[in-house]
Amino acid sequence: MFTIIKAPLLALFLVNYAYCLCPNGYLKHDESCYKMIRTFATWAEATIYCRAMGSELANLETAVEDHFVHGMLQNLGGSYDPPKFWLGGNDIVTESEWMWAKTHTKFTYTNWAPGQPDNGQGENCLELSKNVGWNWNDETCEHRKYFICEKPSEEIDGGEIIG
Ligand SMILES: [Ca+2]
Ligand SMILES: [Ca+2]
Repeated sequence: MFTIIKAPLLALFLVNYAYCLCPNGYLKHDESCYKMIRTFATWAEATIYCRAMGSELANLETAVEDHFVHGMLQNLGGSYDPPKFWLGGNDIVTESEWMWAKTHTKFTYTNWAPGQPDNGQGENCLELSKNVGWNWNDETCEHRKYFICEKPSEEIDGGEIIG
């Protein structure tokens, strides 16, 4: 009796077996995995650190992605002291021309905090800070703070098990 009931349930489960995965400690959103790194680093050091883990400093290219990271920081960022995180944006090459380092593309979507960016050539790297409501701020690249790495999620295709 038990075996007869179990077989069809198992078949239904396996039909939807394909899914995407993030490594331990990463949070998944769409096709990316995000990790807040509890290590102080300059912007350049943070770039190297993320790459060593097969990721990049996070790029927030759309409002949807920005809102996800905003929510992640509202939930978890307050336990970091000071609550400030580097992202992958900068205007190092040309002042006021903000670019995402990973893709070398100019910002299209932005979510600057009121009055930011405000310090021209003195602040060339992008941070998210609780002080400005987790919105965007230009900051001095040589300052050390926490950071967020992003990497593509890996698709696991378990479809072959069906059958
Ligand atoms: Ca600047
Ligand atoms: Ca600023």
